Amino acid sequence: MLLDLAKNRHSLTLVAALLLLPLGACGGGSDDDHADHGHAEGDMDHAEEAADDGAPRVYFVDLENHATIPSLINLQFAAENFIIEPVGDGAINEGAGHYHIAIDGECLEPGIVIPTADPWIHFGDGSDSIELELSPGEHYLCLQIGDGEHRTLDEPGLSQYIMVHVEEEAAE
Ligand SMILES: [Cu+2]
Repeated sequence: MLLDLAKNRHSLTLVAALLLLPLGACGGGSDDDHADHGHAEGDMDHAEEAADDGAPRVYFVDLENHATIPSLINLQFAAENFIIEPVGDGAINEGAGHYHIAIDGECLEPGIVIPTADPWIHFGDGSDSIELELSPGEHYLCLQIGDGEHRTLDEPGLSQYIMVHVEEEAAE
């Protein structure tokens, strides 16, 4: 598990470094490009203590894959080993981001900017729940993290894809 964590962090660091490149170009000067050595990550992340396995993870609260749910539902999301933050002015903070859901859409590959269009809903204010009304039948829900630029991250735990069965409304 510790090895996995190290690998994940390494790729996160690389992704962050790549994403920052265009921004850095505005300043004219370039910082030392030591990031690809990989040994710098230890001193940068010292504040983060690894509890249990330490892998970042997001999930729907109290909602299992293939669950049967009512038409009106309050979906809640939770995160472990990951910081949920509101979108700032496009700043990308490593280990932080905000929730998105796709209703009847699939989760996206890493490195893709999540569209601000159907089937996606952004929770750019840092919130972690939504009241939904779903039609009866099967629906597919993707919960996925995007960073400060709404870009998906290269961490398998930072998305969850489930199917739910929505009950017929009981007629009054
Ligand atoms: Cu977003």
